[in-house]
Amino acid sequence: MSLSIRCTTLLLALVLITACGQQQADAIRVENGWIAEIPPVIRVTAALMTLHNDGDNPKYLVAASSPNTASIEIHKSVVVNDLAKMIQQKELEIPAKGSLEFSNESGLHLMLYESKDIKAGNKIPLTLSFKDGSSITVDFEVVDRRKLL
Ligand SMILES: [Cu+2]
Repeated sequence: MSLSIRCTTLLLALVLITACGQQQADAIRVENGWIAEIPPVIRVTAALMTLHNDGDNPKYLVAASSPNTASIEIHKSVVVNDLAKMIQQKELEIPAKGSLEFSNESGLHLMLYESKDIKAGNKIPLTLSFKDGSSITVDFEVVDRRKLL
């Protein structure tokens, strides 16, 4: 390979990296991501999923967003003095070669505010952002919650 071709290849690679801007969280897989259907008058709902980390380093989920919601918070449901509460989580570890479950059992969920088009069958893109600056965007399917219980 001549030097000029190698330089062109390197330049192209740099341009592609710059164009992408944000690094893709390759090691992360989202399994069974879904959002609970809500009637149009209610604008708040929750999303559940299992996050898998196939990488050799722990990953830390720090934020989530979607064009279909005004904001998303990471919550954990807990019971304090017989009262159910939701506590916002700043950072959640997905262990290396491990997984983290957002489920009724763990109490972890994504809270979606001011949501739109949350109708059963719709696919809603959610972007999950990690502490290392990487992110991943996955379609979550809206599901009628009653069918799951
Ligand atoms: Cu919540």
